[in-house]
Amino acid sequence: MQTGITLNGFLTSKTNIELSKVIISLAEGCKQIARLVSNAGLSGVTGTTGTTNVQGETVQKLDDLSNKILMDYLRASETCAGYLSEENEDIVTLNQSGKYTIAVDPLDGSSNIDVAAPIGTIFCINERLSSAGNVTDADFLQQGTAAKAAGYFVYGSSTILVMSTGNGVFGFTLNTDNYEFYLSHSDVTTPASGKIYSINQGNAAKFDDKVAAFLNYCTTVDKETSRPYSLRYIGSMVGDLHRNLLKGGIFIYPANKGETKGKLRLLYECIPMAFVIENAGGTATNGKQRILELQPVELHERTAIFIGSANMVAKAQEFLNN
Ligand code: P6P
Repeated sequence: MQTGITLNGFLTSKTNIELSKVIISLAEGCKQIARLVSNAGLSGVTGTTGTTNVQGETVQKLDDLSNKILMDYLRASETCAGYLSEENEDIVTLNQSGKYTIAVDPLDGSSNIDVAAPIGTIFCINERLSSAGNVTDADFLQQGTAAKAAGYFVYGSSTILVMSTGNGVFGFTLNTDNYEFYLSHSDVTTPASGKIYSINQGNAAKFDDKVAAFLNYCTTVDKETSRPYSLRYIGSMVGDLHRNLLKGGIFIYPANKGETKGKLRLLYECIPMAFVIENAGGTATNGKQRILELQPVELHERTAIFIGSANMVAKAQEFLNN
């Protein structure tokens, strides 16, 4: 079994000790989530809690468990001051003397748990703006350009941490023999063009004409530009974006007649994914502005997103600007 550079070894050379402690604590929590996900069908953690979260979405048992696990592990880091989660209405102070805050989607795509499709944990880490004591909303409402680290854990055929601290994108695969993360993808770059587009085509009746025109472009036969593209969409942002990061492609969740601001959350889904994609040479916009330059106003605000291969996002932008 391949070993090599461990996550801890990599972080020691790439980040400061306080940030390393946050990322390592997060990774330890995600190892527990990986264990629960891989045995979900046997350990009675599939299905729902019977409650809905602040988003009004049905909470899966593993959503709730994952959220609690991450808060416990990040509290133990001592350097993570505060926690924002899709599963909590308000921010939580973990360590009053901590230096960093973290925004997480503890288990993105969790409706896929029962069907064993890829799901994931998405995170974005910022330096707190307040000096000490309880964290404030302002500590989290920062533009993505200020992020100190961001990425995701994908729980799929293997468990992989993909992250950036602002200088390139690196992937670490979980060795299930010793439960250590090892560097497996060094300096990941996403292809400038691809042949995949990812969108919930079922919402077509709700898209505006400009989005519809781009989708028509994607499905028009044109051998020179490798069209028609292939539609690949599994309803799990982490699964769809991890595939597109490596193979090239564009992922779109537009604003539409049903979701006028889009569906995906800015702070703990779109900003971290945009941070990774941009550090891999791709681009991410809300159809008008760079995702990383949007100024967050509310903790759980949503945004439209067009993200992936630079040439494909640029082509989509041409249709949106028409
Ligand atoms: P829809 C999962 O609920 C999620 O937040 C993302 O992981 C995924 O990309 C999207 O929503 C799927 O939404 O409306 O297509 O089912």
